[in-house]
Amino acid sequence: MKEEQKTPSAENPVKLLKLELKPAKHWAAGIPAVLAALSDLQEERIAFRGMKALLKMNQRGGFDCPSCAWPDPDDERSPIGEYCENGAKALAEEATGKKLTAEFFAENAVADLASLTDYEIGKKGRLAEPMYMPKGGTHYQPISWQDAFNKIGQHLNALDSPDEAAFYTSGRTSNEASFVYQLFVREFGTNNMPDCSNMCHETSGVALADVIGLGKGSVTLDDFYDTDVIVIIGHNPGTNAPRMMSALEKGKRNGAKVIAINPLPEAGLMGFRNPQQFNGVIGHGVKLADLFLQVKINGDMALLKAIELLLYEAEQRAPGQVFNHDFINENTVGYQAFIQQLSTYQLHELAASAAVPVADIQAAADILRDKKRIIVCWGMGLTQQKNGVDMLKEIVNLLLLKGSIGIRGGGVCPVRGHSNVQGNRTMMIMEKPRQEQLDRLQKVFGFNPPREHGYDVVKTIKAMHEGKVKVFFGMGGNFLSATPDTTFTAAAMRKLKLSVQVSTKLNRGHLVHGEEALILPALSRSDIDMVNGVHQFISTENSMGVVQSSKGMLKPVSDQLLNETHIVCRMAKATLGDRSVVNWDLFENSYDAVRDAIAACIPGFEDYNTKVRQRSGFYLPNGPREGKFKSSISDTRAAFSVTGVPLNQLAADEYAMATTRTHDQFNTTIYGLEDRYRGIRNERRVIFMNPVDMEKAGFAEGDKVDLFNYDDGIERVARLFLVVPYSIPEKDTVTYFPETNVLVSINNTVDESNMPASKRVVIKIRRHQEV
Ligand SMILES: Nc1nc2c(c(=O)[nH]1)N[C@H]1C(S)=C(S)[C@@H](COP(=O)(O)OP(=O)(O)OC[C@H]3O[C@@H](n4cnc5c(=O)[nH]c(N)nc54)[C@H](O)[C@@H]3O)O[C@H]1N2
Ligand SMILES: Nc1nc2c(c(=O)[nH]1)N[C@H]1C(S)=C(S)[C@@H](COP(=O)(O)OP(=O)(O)OC[C@H]3O[C@@H](n4cnc5c(=O)[nH]c(N)nc54)[C@H](O)[C@@H]3O)O[C@H]1N2
Ligand SMILES: [Mo]
Repeated sequence: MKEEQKTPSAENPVKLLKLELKPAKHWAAGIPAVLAALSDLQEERIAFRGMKALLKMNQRGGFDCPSCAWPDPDDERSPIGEYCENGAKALAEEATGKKLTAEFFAENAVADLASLTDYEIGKKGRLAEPMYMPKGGTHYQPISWQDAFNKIGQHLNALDSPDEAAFYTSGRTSNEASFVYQLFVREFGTNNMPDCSNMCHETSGVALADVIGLGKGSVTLDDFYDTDVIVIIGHNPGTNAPRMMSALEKGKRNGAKVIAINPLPEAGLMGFRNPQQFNGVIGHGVKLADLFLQVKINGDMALLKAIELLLYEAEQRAPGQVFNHDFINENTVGYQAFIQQLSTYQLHELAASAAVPVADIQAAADILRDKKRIIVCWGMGLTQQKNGVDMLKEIVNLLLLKGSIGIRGGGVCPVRGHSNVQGNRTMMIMEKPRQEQLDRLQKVFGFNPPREHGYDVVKTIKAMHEGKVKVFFGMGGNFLSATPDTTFTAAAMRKLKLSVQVSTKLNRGHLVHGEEALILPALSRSDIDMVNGVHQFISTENSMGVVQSSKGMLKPVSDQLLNETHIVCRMAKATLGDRSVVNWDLFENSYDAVRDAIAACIPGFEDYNTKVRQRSGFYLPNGPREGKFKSSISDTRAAFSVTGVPLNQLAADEYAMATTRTHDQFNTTIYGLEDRYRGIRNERRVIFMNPVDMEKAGFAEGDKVDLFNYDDGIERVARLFLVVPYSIPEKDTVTYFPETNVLVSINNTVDESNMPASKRVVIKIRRHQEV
């Protein structure tokens, strides 16, 4: 008898837990943060392994925290650990002693696993051996590594064109593995290298490269300690880069003012207690934001222009006192056109559009008026907006007016997400490589890399859906759940001939797969990586362009785990065979050899093997940091941009929705069910609403609702959410991803960077209906 086959769910099960609401917090970190971290480690029954590892995290000679990309201090590091609560949770997640072997997969059909929540799936343990899903299968089966590589090779070689494959990267992959990975993909013959940057800071890269000549931040950690103003816009540091709080605290102690711009009064923007300092653990915290501007979702462009307008008025009253004309004349183009267009705006209209009172905007302008040393930090609140590229150019406009880029204590600071996402890009993980980068590969290796641009994330999904991409290879990550339009993306994944995921933990992406599928278990950052009997280190680049070594120190849960470099080299041999001109055996056996190749191909990495062994690593060259600018219209100057303010009209029954992270998740990895700082306990299916909107719509706290929209003429519905009254501008709402990715149309993308615009999704809300 044929068992009835269930289609594995691409979404979290639609069921509620038991929501508890607490007052939202006004400060971040402190004793509860440390306790939360320790209890997470205990829960994974690895307390001892965990403690030992925590002490090594972000220390010299230790390993780089797998969580965020915030840099480590160059000099003093806390003796009790350079980690935060969320770094500890990230470690607990990957250092768990529980493991998933062939027996687990024999006992659990994929469809049954898919009926669990992401939280439950993540708690199952580390992947411990390679697994294979045959065509028509219901359960993953064990497979040897060599058979797995052969299968990949057979599928790739059977394609009509190398462009029928796509190779995704999430941001934890080391520099060494990233370099060999892109080398293999390009020798195979495609630039289809979508990566998590395509959902994260692509917008920053596009905007900054265009107007200052480098798609990275210009500041270093030391700039935070010696500055006048720090603006934090569209970023939630208390949760997503908690160690940034120490830098903000130190900057404040040295006299900096902090301006926070966000629709939500996030705890980490308001105040801070440092758990790594005695007074932080027991004493009172530091008030963080001197000024909090509670902007409407996507009201930032109007707000930035309103601030600039006030500064321009002040400049007209006192010429030369507010704007830095020497800097503008020497280093920029486009000032006149910028000012001309700026002066066409009306302050009151801009203020209304941002939903920020004029007096507060004036207060911001007053803080900035006489200051030059200004740092602007941003995150997903801006990059995932339709006009994100323009908004970041507007931030650059503001900094150029003040001459704030390329000076001590001033500059741009996109706060990167994954711990090595910036390094991945430096290593040429990108779908749009520059011709001179490919020229260097060609010169060093002697093969002719493909020159045409490949698919980014959104284009990959569409190409899979159309049957143009037939093999998907994921180096880390959770492509299904991280990407938009879950139903559409799941259908795209199911059309593949082969899907392969190199992973550390089981996730939903393994359960919604191609005709055949492979799960390849990899070593993680904290694992000991032995190659030929020698304990290896790898290297990563943080958010400020510092390259450092990282050496794992925990015994891997299984002797079947391979490092990612090794996986790539063996896949390359199985696929390319004698066609290859690259010595994959050499790279498989020596990270030093990989680093020598990187040194030959990538500027700034000369003498890599020596520099990476220095105490605190080394800084990569950074033009804007040194006051050297370029732009798409000048080889020697930065460019002002002329941008517009979006209308953002909503019908009476429509709302803007931003999708965001809780304090208890790392992207699609759900550590726990609390969003402690926002006062949400034991539930993820919530929607934050303004109480005025709730009253107008007739909703009370805890009411059950469905969220829906009709983008592209298709009804998209996210069912069963609980209404939570919250301090948020009217008509704005916030939910958590990935639960609401089902509402983000694949066509709702950021202009120019083509990222999913998941911070402003137009939705309607109705009472929950049982289906
Ligand atoms: N709606 C909405 N969607 C979003 C976002 C949003 O704000 N809103 N944010 C976007 C952003 S900024 C990003 S960066 C993406 C994230 O997208 P991804 O990077 O694709 O997703 P992650 O959840 O970080 O990936 C988690 C998985 O990575 C694997 N993993 C962890 N460590 C390692 C490792 O060392 N090696 C290997 N091989 N695998 C490992 C584990 O199996 C784990 O299940 O999501 C995006 N999606
Ligand atoms: N613990 C933990 N750390 C992480 C991650 C994680 O998931 N967990 N993810 C990592 C990754 S890959 C990334 S990219 C970063 C993400 O870090 P963040 O950039 O902080 O990402 P989000 O959590 O999506 O939060 C975005 C913030 O933008 C605000 N926002 C939303 N819409 C708007 C708007 O229109 N204007 C303004 N001004 N603000 C807005 C939201 O209220 C929220 O505070 O964190 C990294 N670090
Ligand atoms: Mo990210």
